[in-house]
Amino acid sequence: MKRILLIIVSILNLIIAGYSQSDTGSGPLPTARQLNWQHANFYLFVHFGPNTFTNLEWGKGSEQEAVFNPTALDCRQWCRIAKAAGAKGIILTAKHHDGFCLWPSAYSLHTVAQSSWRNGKGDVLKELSEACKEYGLSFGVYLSPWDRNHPAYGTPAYNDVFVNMMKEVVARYGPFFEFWWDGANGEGPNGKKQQYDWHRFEFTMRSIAPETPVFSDIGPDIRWAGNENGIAGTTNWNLLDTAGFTRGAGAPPVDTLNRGNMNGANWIPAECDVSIRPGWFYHSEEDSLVKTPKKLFDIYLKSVGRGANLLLNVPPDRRGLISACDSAALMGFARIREESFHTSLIKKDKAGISLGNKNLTDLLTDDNENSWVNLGNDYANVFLDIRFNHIQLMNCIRLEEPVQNGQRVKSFSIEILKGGEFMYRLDETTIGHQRILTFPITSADEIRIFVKDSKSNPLISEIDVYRIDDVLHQETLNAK
Ligand code: FUL
Repeated sequence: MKRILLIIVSILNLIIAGYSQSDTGSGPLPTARQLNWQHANFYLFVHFGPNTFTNLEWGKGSEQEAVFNPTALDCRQWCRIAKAAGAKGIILTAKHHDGFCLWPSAYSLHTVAQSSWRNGKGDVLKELSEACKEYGLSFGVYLSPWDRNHPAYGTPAYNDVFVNMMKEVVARYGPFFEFWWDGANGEGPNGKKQQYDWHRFEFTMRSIAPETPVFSDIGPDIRWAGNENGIAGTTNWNLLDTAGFTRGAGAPPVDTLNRGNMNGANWIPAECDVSIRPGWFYHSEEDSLVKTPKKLFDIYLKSVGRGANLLLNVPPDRRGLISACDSAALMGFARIREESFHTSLIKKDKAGISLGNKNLTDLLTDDNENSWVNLGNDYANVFLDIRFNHIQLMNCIRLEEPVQNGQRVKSFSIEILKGGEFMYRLDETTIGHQRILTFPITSADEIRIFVKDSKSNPLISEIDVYRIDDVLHQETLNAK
């Protein structure tokens, strides 16, 4: 009896969720590892090391260990700020190109243990991993294979060193929510470049940390968005063809990384990395050049709002603290997001969303990516209709595709109406994990969403409508 009831409920669910036509599927799907990561949306990058003290961006590797000497390092301060900014985690440059290890590695003599900081007893990775746990943040590391200090760099023995370092940090400070491989490959102290054994590096990560998604220009799990401005393509496929490409100089063209490949063979979503300052490391002369909250919001709309994740770099100063100007910008950024996305006008107005004569309001506004509407294979002849009870002033729409079923929508349009009269129209391409669109403030009581082309039955899991500060929308338009 219980089973029969369950079957009836499932059938009802299918009917409510739109059409029950067979679903043709749509190629590569994300792994659980990638889906978890995608939910993080926005997190901080922390560039910290000898460069912070020498005022360089790329250390030479010959710096004395003694230069690394933060006077008041406090990873809990980083975490408090990250948490208040709404970031979900922190990725630390455990080792940048200069080779200096922020943990006392057994595989290098150029580490915190050789510095005078805390008499060589300090360990930034330990401190940050503990602070992240305390504040409920995820922790990740950036490990540069390029090493301008290590004596073995440029010889096969260095691949062992890099593998051992990966094993060491995973065992001591993991689990990580992301592992970041920089593709840079320059000369080491002996003037030689390294032949990186990527195959072995990848195999190592999969064996020691199968749950950890790995970033590099071309994945395997997360790809670079092709620029360091934090901006994903307006068309952004989570798919990428990697055959024939390598990391670093042999990566696909930046445009391809920015947009992905519509029919790509692998699910490798984009991450947008950008610094809150001109440089990746802290330089006091850049204090006046910290990005404004509005600029950060604009970047958010062009990264997270285009289905990518945002990795925002906030580098600590020589004290080992995030400076007041960076922190103030982050708080302003958090406030704008909170004010903009606090309440969807659909909920506020108790508006209804329908497809033909089916009421889908609950399914599309429950903030649950596991309940979605299937627009069926006749999608080109139907539309999702949002009807408001009262005329609303609006300038922002957010849509979600339940990407656990693949990314499908190739093009869609949105029409905004008042009293049946056409007011404004948007024509766009991909949706993906989420798409946030802004437009000039419009007074309206109806929105129609048409999917024009899709790889297979289009699925939509969430729709929100907002009125954000109009000045913010204008800035977004101006800064295309
Ligand atoms: C690049 C590096 O060369 C920069 O210094 C920075 O770490 C950036 C995030 O990645 O490849």
